[in-house]
Amino acid sequence: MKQKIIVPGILLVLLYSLIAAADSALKVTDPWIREAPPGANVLAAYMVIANQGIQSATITAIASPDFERIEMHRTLVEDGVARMVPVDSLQIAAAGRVVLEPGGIHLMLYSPKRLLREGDSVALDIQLSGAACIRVNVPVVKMDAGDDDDHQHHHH
Ligand SMILES: [Cu+2]
Repeated sequence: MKQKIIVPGILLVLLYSLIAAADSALKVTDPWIREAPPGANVLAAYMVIANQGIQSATITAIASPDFERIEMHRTLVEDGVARMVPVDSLQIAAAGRVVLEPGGIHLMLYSPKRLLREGDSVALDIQLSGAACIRVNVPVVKMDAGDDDDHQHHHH
């Protein structure tokens, strides 16, 4: 009889462990938002998202109190012309990682609600399928024109 009482307790502990593991599976490093000229209606954000979990993770949406709307974009180069395509979700394989960088996958941050300059910090809420949400604080960084990877695709 005692065994039957103990088993549910063990299952509950196991379940909590799995939930805790899923919560901390994504690790964001090197996040940054490119400083834009005052009055710009859209900014771009980049980061490296690693999945340290044993299951693939799917980012379904990203939001911020400082922006009206955030889209995930992929950059496609066709016939030497770069073009951005919105994606609905971003999947990260177990033990895999996704690099968001200029010229590749990136976040488009639309309609800033305040002026953002170098040194400012923006909170991004990364929504995962399965209701988990991760808040990341992202610094605004000024980038020299010479380092501007986005424009390399337009050189002829
Ligand atoms: Cu874009």
